Amino acid sequence: MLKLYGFSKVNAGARGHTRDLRVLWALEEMQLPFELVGMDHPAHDLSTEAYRRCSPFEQIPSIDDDGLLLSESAAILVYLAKKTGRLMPDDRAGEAQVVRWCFAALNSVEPPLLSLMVLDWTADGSCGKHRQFLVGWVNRVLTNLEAWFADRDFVATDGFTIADILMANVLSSGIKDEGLIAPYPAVVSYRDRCLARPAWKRTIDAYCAQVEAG
Ligand SMILES: N[C@@H](CCC(=O)N[C@@H](CS)C(=O)NCC(=O)O)C(=O)O
Repeated sequence: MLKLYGFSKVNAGARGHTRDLRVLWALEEMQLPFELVGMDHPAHDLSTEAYRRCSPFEQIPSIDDDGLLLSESAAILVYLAKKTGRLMPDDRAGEAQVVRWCFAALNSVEPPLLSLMVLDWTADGSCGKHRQFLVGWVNRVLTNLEAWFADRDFVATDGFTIADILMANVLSSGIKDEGLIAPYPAVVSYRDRCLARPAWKRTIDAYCAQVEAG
């Protein structure tokens, strides 16, 4: 049986936004049975030699699929899509678009959002110029996405794919201030369309029931 290493306990600020949710959502969409191995972050469950074999950077999520060990949320989603034949087209051109947008979500969209979030966690009020630069970077990316979503419902293909799980997760967990995304109505309605899926609702409800803040 596929094992997913996810959080059982994580700090209150991160709870509800952790990257195991990407895999949990994909598994729910795919209706794939799995065993959840709950990891307690404050108790240092991730910092063991055994866990480092699954996840070299001591992070969640990772999977063990009958001995195949894999970390990195996007790599796990691509693996699961290929294994099940779900949430990714099986033709080479369709697959290329999905992989492209998985990379775009984590490599082009997440970095400015994450950088701004980290600055806002840690800033002491003396980083005005730095923050202005990051807000500009965020707006550039969201402007480009707004144009991309002008005439499409999903990011990579006509249907919902694993790229939408990553993009919608980045656009929700990566944005604490809704004012940042509000000027981009096509991006907002894309994100909300993805988050309205019944599989996401089941995923976040189960997560909230299982994962402790600590
Ligand atoms: N690139 C990784 C990032 C994973 C990641 O940042 N995981 C966080 C939780 S959302 C984590 O495990 N943090 C614990 C730590 O670094 O100590 C992925 O996409 O899976």
